Amino acid sequence: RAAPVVTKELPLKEGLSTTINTTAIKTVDEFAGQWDAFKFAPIRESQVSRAMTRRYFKDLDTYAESDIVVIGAGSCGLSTAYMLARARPDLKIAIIEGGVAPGGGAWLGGQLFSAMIMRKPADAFLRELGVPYEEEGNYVVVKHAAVFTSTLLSKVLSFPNVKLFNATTVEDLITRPLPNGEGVRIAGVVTNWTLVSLHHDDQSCMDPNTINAPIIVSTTGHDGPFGAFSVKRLVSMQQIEQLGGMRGLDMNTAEDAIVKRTREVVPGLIVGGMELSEVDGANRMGPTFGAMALSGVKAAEETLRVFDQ
Ligand code: AHZ
Repeated sequence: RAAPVVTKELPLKEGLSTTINTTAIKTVDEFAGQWDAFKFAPIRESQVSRAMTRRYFKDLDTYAESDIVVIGAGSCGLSTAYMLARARPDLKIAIIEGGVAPGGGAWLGGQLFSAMIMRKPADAFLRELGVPYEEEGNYVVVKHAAVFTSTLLSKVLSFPNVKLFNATTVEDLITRPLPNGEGVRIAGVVTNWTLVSLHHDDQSCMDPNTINAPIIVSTTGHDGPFGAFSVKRLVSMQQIEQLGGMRGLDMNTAEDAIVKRTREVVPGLIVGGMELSEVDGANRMGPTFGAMALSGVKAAEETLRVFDQ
């Protein structure tokens, strides 16, 4: 006989009480010496499924119309999202990150070393976050890049008006013709699960999803398998003629240039961080992160200026 179809949550098995000893535990110190009596509060597997999926699908619904989409959750994207969410709790901010682990290249310093260097005056951003650092004169040192990235990430995710969709790739940009007929404005993003995006060459037609937003901030890093996504797409859409291409390493030139050039590149699309180095040909700075933080601060300011116009 076919198994009966379960249409509603089954009650917990009789005899499983929710008032077990360990639910009275309030602090981890109270576990000491009580392991023989230890027991988790009971659960049914479907409760776990529903607790996750209900929230995720509600978020997809809520953020299908976002106020701002940040593409890329590296050091620049996270700094941008932090400043935006702090300034405007009334705005819905979606972050789309292709990787499972947000943070981009900011989990380690140069050549996989631990320390993160920030040149002054970017130490102001560390004080804003409460990230400890050592003073070294013109620059400061965070003992491990992960302290910066994990602190920034946890603060960004704590804002109620921010949703991070990780393991999700921006595959394309939504466009609208400008009223004068010359060019387009960017009006949203086209997304897919990253694992799906990686298989367009060997599976046919796996259509994407969309998010509408009046302003997109692209911070997808310098060119590479995933990098410089939006500006490369602007070239193939003939919205900018060509890319200048990232130039060789010069810390002094590069960091100032990236912050100064952080701007709206085409209507509705602000570009920040190392993706900008590809637009008009800026030097790279290598393992120093002040420009990423301050490009994020400026990208947030530019975004709100355009948003409020
Ligand atoms: O996974 C990417 C990374 O986390 C993500 N990303 C890229 N393309 C994407 C797409 N959809 C969704 N199409 C995408 N996510 O974007 C993030 C970029 O982070 P990053 O750390 O590479 O860029 P950044 O500009 O924030 O920081 C650059 C750090 C560098 S590189 C460098 C040098 O080589 O000189 N110096 C510094 C400080």
